Amino acid sequence: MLSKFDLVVVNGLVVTASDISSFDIGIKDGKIHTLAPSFSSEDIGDAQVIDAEGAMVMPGGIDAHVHLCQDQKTDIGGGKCADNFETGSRSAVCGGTTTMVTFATQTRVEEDRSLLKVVEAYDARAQATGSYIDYAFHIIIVRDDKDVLEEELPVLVEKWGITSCKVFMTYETMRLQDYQLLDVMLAALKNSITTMIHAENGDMIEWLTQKLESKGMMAPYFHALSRPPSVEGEAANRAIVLAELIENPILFVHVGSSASANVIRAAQTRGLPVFAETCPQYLNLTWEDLKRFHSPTCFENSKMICSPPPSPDSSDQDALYIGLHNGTFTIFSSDHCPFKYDDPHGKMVGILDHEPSAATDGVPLTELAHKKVGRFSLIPNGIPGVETRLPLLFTRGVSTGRITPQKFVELTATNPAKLYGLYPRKGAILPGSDADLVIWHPEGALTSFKLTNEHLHHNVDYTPYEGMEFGNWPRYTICRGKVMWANDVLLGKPRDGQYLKRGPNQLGKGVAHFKKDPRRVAAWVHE
Ligand code: DUC
Ligand code: ZN
Ligand code: ZN
Repeated sequence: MLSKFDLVVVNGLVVTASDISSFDIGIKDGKIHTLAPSFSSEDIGDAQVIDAEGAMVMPGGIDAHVHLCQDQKTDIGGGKCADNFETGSRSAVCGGTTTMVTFATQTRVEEDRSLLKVVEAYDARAQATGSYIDYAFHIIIVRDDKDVLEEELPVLVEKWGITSCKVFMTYETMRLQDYQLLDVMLAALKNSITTMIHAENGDMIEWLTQKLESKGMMAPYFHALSRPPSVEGEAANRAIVLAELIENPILFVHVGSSASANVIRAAQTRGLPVFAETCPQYLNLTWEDLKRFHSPTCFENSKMICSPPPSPDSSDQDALYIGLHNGTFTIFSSDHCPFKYDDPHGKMVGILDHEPSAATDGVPLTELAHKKVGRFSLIPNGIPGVETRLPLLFTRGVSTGRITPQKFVELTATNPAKLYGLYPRKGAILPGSDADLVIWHPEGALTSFKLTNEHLHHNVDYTPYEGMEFGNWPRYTICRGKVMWANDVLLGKPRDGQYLKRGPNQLGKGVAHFKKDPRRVAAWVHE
């Protein structure tokens, strides 16, 4: 019998950011068509059927912080991004993510002055391989050329639907000074662009790095010591003060410490449009993990280097969990920033650039690295995690009762969609929304297992979560009505994903702009 649906998901416990209830879902032409307590056999007819067997059915994950095709050029060295759009999105979909937002990056070289050209070149890289899942771009801005900001930001919004920019307060080759941050924030506000901030105090990091290196403290672990929580807390506080002048929305990316979470919460309490993101590495790794491999000084610990570093200890992790629970954190993203370990353009840069003579022909790199310490300041910053983001938070957050399933959906799908102008097309299970779903295993049906890198689908030769116990994993991932991942089998294709133009931030402008004081900077500076 002909069905009015292409696909139905039956016997599911449908979880949204607000509710949990038993519904069957009918999907037609890639969209959610009908939610009903129970479909009859006539409703189902010849449609494809997925029986959720009582498991949770959620909006597909939106990972709003993913680095793909983005080589890293830091102050001294750099690294080659291990994932392109094909491999990164493949990994994402196998972990329940159906939409990702990646970064087109301006640099200080003259040919990257034009943001439009940067985006066009980045788009070509995405198109070269295609993506399994839908994707959009943020733009990273590392200079404050007035003409570019004035002329090109409106085009980025209109033509490309890019409504968020990222700025850095650290890295000599990328950071903006305070007056430049103000320039970008004001230009962003005028174009309804949300400013994402990498908040670390670059001067403190440089000073601490020099001090550590002068004492021979160069092993990967010392990367964390070069970035104690006050580095992040100070920068977050300063960025809030700058943003408060202008009253523009800001989002702190990859918040890793309670020092930063506390100043963010205080600003939110004052009604400012301040949003925040944290990531799996800050809930699941600590500074101790930077000593995990072999010996405290072993170079292999470079596998754990990211910026900001993992949380100092479990008390910071507890504080971050509270921040997830109480709304300090708006979104939970992976900050998937993949570098291979056993690769001359990956983490090994921290050995090879430090001791160029070590690069002897024919000697395998891991052998070169054996018993070496390397130099943390040269190691590419970043770890992979696009595939493990949802399963980690589900296992350690939802299954333990630390966060509710609704909060999980809010943080991983609904809020990213609202913050980055994709709602309700994405991040919702509503008639008319894209049929992007993640379906978990029924409670207790999956025997918990220890993760190994072989489980994963990225192009990286390690995972920081090797050996961790997982109690659940996405059983099905559906993108715009197509079953992409089912029972550990990848069914999608690298050209299934589409580019998404986004609208403005839908999470509001805060309440500060209702203040009437004419002496406020925002009362005259926006003209
Ligand atoms: N910032 C990121 O967002 N990712 C990795 C490294 C960095 O500095
Ligand atoms: Zn960053
Ligand atoms: Zn990042």
